[in-house]
Amino acid sequence: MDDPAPTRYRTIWISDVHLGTHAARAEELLDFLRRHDADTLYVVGDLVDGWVLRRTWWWPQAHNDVLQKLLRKARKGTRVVYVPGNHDEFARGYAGHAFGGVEVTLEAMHETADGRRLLVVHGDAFDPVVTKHRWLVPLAHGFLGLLRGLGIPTAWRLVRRCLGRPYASLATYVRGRANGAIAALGDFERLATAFARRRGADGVVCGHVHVPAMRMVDGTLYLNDGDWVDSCSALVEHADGRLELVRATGREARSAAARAPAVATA
Ligand SMILES: [Mn+2]
Repeated sequence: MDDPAPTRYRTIWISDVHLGTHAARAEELLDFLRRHDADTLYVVGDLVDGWVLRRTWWWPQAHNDVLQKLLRKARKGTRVVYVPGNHDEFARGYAGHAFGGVEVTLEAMHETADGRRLLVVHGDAFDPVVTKHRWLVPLAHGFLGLLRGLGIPTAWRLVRRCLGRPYASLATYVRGRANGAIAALGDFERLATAFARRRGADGVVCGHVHVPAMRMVDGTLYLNDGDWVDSCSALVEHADGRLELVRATGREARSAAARAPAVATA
């Protein structure tokens, strides 16, 4: 079976894959990486979920394939830049090094083809839950794990489907509600863009909150590439510097909606 030539972008940003958890939509990401290529690929953190892996080791072939695919892209000439997040903070210790052609860095400054400077960071530094209430995270994990053990996510999905609501994992819904979603996201965006301005950037690209976005905040461009747990989204830059949010579509994404529930905090 011959795959059609992949769509080529100047840049692709992906993040929050959470490999090592049942929530990771590895097959969809593989499909996306097969069909899309770029001069530069940024992996903006939470690629692997070290927090969950520490408790339960779960590493299926598809998760291995994602890492192989990234390394293969690096080998074939894509510049792959890995900016670790809070769930893969173990990799932050390797900032400044390169592995198999993959550069590891805590933050990167990307210049678009039309001359805009974009600061690339995971974003947990702008999240008050992570920075000030870290003790909440294991509690939230425990709570969601309990719900999952009870089979509630299955019921949740069925109910949402019956109501004709789009697929959204219980974890994302709970997180959204618990945080007072809109206010918390607003704070996150303002902190992220303010930080980018202090760095002299025109915009910021982050992940972490699992909500794809592209908007101006206080005169600075706020870009979020989303995640590969729920939205299956990426940020791309076209050859002329135009930025676009893309979502995985087609068979892979649809069949995934019927699969494993998500258990992952930002
Ligand atoms: Mn994160």
